[in-house]
Amino acid sequence: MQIEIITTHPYNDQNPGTSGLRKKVKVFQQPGYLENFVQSIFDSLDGYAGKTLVLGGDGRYFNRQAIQIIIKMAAANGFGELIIGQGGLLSTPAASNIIRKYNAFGGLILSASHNPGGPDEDFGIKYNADNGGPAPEKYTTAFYQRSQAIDCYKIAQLEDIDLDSTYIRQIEGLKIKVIDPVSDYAELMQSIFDFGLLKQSIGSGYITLLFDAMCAITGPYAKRIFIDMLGAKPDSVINAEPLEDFGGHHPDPNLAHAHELAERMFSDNAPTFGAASDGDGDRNMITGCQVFVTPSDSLAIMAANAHLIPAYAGGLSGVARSMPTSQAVDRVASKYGIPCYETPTGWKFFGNLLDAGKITLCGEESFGTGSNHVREKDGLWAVLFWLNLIARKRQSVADIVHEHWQKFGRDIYSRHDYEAVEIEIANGIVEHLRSQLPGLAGQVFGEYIVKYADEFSYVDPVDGSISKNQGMRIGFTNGSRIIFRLSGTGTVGATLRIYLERFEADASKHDQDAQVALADLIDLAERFCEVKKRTGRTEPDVIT
Ligand code: VG1
Ligand code: CO
Repeated sequence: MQIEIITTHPYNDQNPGTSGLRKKVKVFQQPGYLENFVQSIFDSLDGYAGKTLVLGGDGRYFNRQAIQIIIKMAAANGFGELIIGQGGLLSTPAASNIIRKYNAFGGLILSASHNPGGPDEDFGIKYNADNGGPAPEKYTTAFYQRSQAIDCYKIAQLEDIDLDSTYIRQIEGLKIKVIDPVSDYAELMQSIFDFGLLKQSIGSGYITLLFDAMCAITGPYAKRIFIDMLGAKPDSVINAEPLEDFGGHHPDPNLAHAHELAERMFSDNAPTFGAASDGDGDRNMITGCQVFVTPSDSLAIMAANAHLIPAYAGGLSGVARSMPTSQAVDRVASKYGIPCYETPTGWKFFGNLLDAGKITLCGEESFGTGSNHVREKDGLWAVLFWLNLIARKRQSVADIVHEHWQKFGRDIYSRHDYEAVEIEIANGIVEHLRSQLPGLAGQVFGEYIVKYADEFSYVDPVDGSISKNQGMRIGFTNGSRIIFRLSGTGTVGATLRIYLERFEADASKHDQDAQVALADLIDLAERFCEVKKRTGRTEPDVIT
């Protein structure tokens, strides 16, 4: 195998964000851009000679080209084996599972997740370690630092590898395994949930299902699991063909972007259960006939009912949520006497807690839930969890949610996103907010009295690492919160996220519209951050 050493120069913008490096495809197509970042990752890792690297992506534009480049670089850098999803495809949770199952050294996942795809849209790459989870900050910092000094990368002179059939092939010291991307994952799901019961509930028509794969990675997974294995009707999976541009849509599972599903679920003859996932298959949106479940509520409901699922029948060791996720799951944890951890935004912060056995379930308000079965959030797992719950409880989604609120109260919740804000304006907003924090405690705004106002800082309970500046939070004496953060996954300008939360114990008020119930907090948020005033906008781009 002939190895070339190519001279390169550093790019100054290769700092991974919340979940890997995400940029416009055009940025990734610059000479040496992808290669630099991949070489920076390899240079920062130790001891991979002869070991296994897992490789796959969500199938977006540039996925195939990137995979061919990475195969040649992994070969040149001395990996001993590559496990690649057929077609270059692997959902993020499936990749996590394969890393764990086959004891790989790590994996490279190619995805910009919920961001749109296509020649003028987004691409992304991230490294997952041998636990199957996204590289923690100490790694991503090292990757970035290396990328600032890099002067060459190594690449093998190989022909492009066939990605379209499954096979095992040896090229000198390198074994290449192209595998079916779905089988291992489907098997894992079968070991967690009661497939017999699910088959019966779907077969009898008790559960009618609609799943929107949003022309992204989950199509093949959903077809195999829901249709082939569980007997759902062929038309119960829509937008099932992964497309390089996701059909021109945002593969982001929320009511705004999964509009086809939303329309059907709120129509007169809606199915009993509807769900969607995102570009790389790690997110989930849960809906029932005429009802939408917020991700924060979904996490709490899962935690409260986990004992009904075979894999969690023995109970949960603990739970965790990202800081901006509502406190609904905290109430469940305190009732059942299990620990509840609050982490910064991004799945990489759950890894240590899961590895140490401190938690079994975790989730984020951004449509992400998962458990210790892999080290990523997992969209189809969440869907199967809900289906299993419905089948076991013999209750509708709406009844499950209402019963939960009656028992625990409702944490009324919403997130407002202002996207593609000019960087200077966004920085101005952050500075303005920061300057107010020290003086806010004790101040009274109508019925809201500020209890604390600070910037969230996290000390990892397992390795003691500290992550600062993880969002500004204003907490009130009645438990309400307003949180402000800048997104770390966007590729255009800055995205300001405002998270709003208020607890409602009174069951007669549980059916309120969240935007109405949160109106006072929405006004207060504007008073603090002035996003409308400073941008001239009148409303958020996305409300979830
Ligand atoms: C967003 C979400 C965060 C999630 C991340 C990756 O990050 O808020 O909760 O972990 O996306 O999800 P940010 O920094 O834009 O708020 V995925 O499905 O895009 O990999
Ligand atoms: Co995703």
